[in-house]
Amino acid sequence: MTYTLYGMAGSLYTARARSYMRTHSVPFSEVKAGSEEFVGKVVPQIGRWIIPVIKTPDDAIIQDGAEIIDHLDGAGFSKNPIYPTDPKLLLIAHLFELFGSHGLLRPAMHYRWNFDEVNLPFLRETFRDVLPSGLPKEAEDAAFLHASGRMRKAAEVFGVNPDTYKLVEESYAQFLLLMERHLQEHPFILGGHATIADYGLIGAMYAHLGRDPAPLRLMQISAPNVFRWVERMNMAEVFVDDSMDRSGGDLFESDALPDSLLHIMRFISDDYVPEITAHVDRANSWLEANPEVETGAQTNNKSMKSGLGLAPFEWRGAAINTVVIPYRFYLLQRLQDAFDRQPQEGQTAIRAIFESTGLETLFTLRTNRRMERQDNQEVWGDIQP
Ligand SMILES: N[C@@H](CCC(=O)N[C@@H](CS)C(=O)NCC(=O)O)C(=O)O
Repeated sequence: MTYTLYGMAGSLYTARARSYMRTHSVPFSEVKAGSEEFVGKVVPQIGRWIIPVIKTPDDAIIQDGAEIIDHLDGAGFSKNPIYPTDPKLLLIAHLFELFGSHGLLRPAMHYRWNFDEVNLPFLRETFRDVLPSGLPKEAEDAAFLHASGRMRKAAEVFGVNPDTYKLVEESYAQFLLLMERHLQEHPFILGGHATIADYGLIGAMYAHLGRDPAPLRLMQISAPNVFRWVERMNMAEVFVDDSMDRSGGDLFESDALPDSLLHIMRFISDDYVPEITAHVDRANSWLEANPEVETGAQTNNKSMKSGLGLAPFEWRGAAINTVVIPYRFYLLQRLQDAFDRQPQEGQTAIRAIFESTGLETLFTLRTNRRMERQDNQEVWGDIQP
């Protein structure tokens, strides 16, 4: 009954799946993505090189962190409910899933690729996970240069450039401070156990910001409780600390949410809503210009090039352009679908919390066509009502 996780120690999205697998004691082996097994057998089945991927004990292949977690949750591995049953908490969990997987790309890329003096020897080693085994030294160096060159370009299309370095650092310092204040009192984002909120955030917070030497040091020095949470998110043991609120495992009461959580939500509104708004606008202009796109057509989702181009927006007073990634719309839709499923009065109560933190636009901000996943790829769906 063992699973295989194909990934990379330094990969943001692998960290999300791995964290679930570790914290819920899923038996698995991790096989590096540079392996012949992955490149030769798995990639052809998915149709693109992308991680994470799991192979189940009955040889099914699943790509995508959210789908991997849902599959394992459905198989009964979750020790606690990772989707809160309280509708308000559920919607907040989806918010963190969306922001966590795409709202922290600027600090994740900046602190990885703009601190070569401290990070480079470590990155060179860690990137061996995506290289074939047994390469001669020279070929390995060339392959690292190629792979890291692509990632440095990705940092740029996520909005990291010399004009924004300072803003990225300020924004991340603010985020770390808010997370530190929250995690000083509560073990996880929504209280006593991890939910999809935590799994969304852990990708960037572990793989880059809690593992690469420069940002790891920053986290340990300026936000020790965030570092402790990163550790908790990678361990199978039950965490007990009776000095913390709800360390027995219960989630918050949704009518008494701690201010520290609402402050992080307000941060997400300021930092991320302008970006996702610009991306939805850009996708809708693209859809208007490309009306012939058929339902089921693949979006060519890539980290750096999606075919939807760059979206311009103002971020912290700077004009930036970032690449539009279709997968974000899929996560945004998960939040909206969860909202749409609630009865009217439930929606009113949820809306009140999102309005008080400047996030209500997320319920109406929709691409004109749905974003679906089929055969491990993002594809355009039907026109949204
Ligand atoms: N939706 C995906 C996103 C996966 C993703 O973008 N993974 C990155 C690595 S962290 C990747 O494989 N990118 C492909 C590339 O760089 O070509 C998930 O969460 O599984």
